[in-house]
Amino acid sequence: MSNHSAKKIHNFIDGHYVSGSEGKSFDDISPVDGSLVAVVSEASKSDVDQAVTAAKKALTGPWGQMSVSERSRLLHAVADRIDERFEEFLEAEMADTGKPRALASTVDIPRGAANFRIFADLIRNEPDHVFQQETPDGMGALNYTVRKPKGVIAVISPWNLPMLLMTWKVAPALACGNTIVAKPSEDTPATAALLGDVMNEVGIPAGVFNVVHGFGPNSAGEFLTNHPNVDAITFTGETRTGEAIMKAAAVGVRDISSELGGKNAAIVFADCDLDKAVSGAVRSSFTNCGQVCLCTERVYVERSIFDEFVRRVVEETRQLRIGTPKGEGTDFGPLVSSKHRDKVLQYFEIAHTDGATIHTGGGIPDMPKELQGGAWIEPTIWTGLPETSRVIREEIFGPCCHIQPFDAEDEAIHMANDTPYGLASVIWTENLSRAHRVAPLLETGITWVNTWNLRDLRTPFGGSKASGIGREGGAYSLEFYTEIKNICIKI
Ligand code: NAD
Ligand code: 6OD
Repeated sequence: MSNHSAKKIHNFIDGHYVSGSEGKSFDDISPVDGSLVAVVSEASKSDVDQAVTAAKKALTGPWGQMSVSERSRLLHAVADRIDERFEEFLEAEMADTGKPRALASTVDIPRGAANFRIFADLIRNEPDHVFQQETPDGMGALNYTVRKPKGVIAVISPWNLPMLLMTWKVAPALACGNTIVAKPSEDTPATAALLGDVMNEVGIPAGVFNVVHGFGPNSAGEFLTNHPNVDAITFTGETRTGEAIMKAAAVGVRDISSELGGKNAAIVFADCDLDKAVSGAVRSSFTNCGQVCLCTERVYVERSIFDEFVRRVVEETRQLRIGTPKGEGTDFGPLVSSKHRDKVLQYFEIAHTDGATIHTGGGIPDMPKELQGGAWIEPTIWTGLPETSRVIREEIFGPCCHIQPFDAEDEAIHMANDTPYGLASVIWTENLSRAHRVAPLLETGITWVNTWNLRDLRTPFGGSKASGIGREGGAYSLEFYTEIKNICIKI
């Protein structure tokens, strides 16, 4: 396909699709075969300024006067429209990410709609607080809280779950009455762009939701986070990017919520249900080609079941069917880009140099000629690395895990916690007392027991240590996206 006839993805500013004012664009490349998916208009500094200005203006227009129930109704309409245009969102997400249809159609796109529904309902039921105060004159005072939108929110999201993670922030921010400028990942711009059209269709006022496309440094990401009229920033992505964005947020003392990287561990005790632990470990390491921030790249297994566990996990991993998003029975797609694959392959190399035993995978699979331009990689399992290896210390964000034996509970807890990150952890055990004892000791925002990635959207979600600041989800999101004001009335 020549650039001339390629699909175009434009910025969405003040209710209109617009190309970049400096005429710059970049290519959206298929991770399946390296072909051109679309040409994307890159937002200039002036385009980002226009988007922020439109968002600021929209705060005081009809959106600002709207009742909570009307806002809630509109967000339900967004969810319904995503359902009606499900196939378009699905096609866009598969084209950008290469993820299997079975995954995108059951997780990514339905969660996009669900994110709008849950916050549309929550905002209608969020209570304010009242404090009766005693005063020296005996008459007392009444204090009560009111929630106000924070203002213009910058939503910066990554490429691994583009629709899910963008709407996870856009939905509560809108529910609280804010306006938005979203900057999706340069690798996966399509679903964010499509969402603009949905906003127009259901009658969200112009300027309330804006999308700018581009990169991070010296591009749309940085222009947005540095913009003085952005009131708060919500970010999901790498820890190093989170640090840069925190610096930008410090100017003007803007609030920030950040969901960052992880190096998640699973601990498998000998008293687990082995069938469930084996399948759970395969799922938690290889879902979305290992590109979920919650995936486990370190698995610690009690020594008495170590050999059997490794044998069975390897067996099950070899059953994964590598293929195109629409391929028959595909459950394992390519990585998001060749650039990301290069990074992951460097870690494969380090594992080799550091003396890992490779039980399965370790390289690039044989693919048909027409797919060889894609970012294909093999699901990979190692044992035998020292805990000091960079493969154990650093986030790889690919389809790989290292399995390490342990002898005692406290040793496993120590190894699981011995990381700068603190996003998620998993325990496999049938011993209830052990589960209750170990789970609180793991230094992560969430610990799953005998499951992985089971989500209740009302619960607090976020990381500790280098995995992030703040919690989103349910009422915790409403907390971030509102400014709580106290009104004190002397009686
Ligand atoms: P990334 O940090 O490279 O990019 C994320 C977004 O930030 C992109 O839109 C990018 O363009 C933008 N960006 C980059 N530099 C910027 C800057 N200086 N200023 C403003 N914006 C900038 O992350 P990624 O590679 O897209 O995603 C993978 C990473 O995200 C992994 O580390 C993964 O663990 C993490 N992640 C975390 C969570 C979580 O909930 N904790 C969820 C998903 C992904
Ligand atoms: O499920 C969620 O709400 C969530 N934020 C998931 C993050 C996954 C990271 O890749």
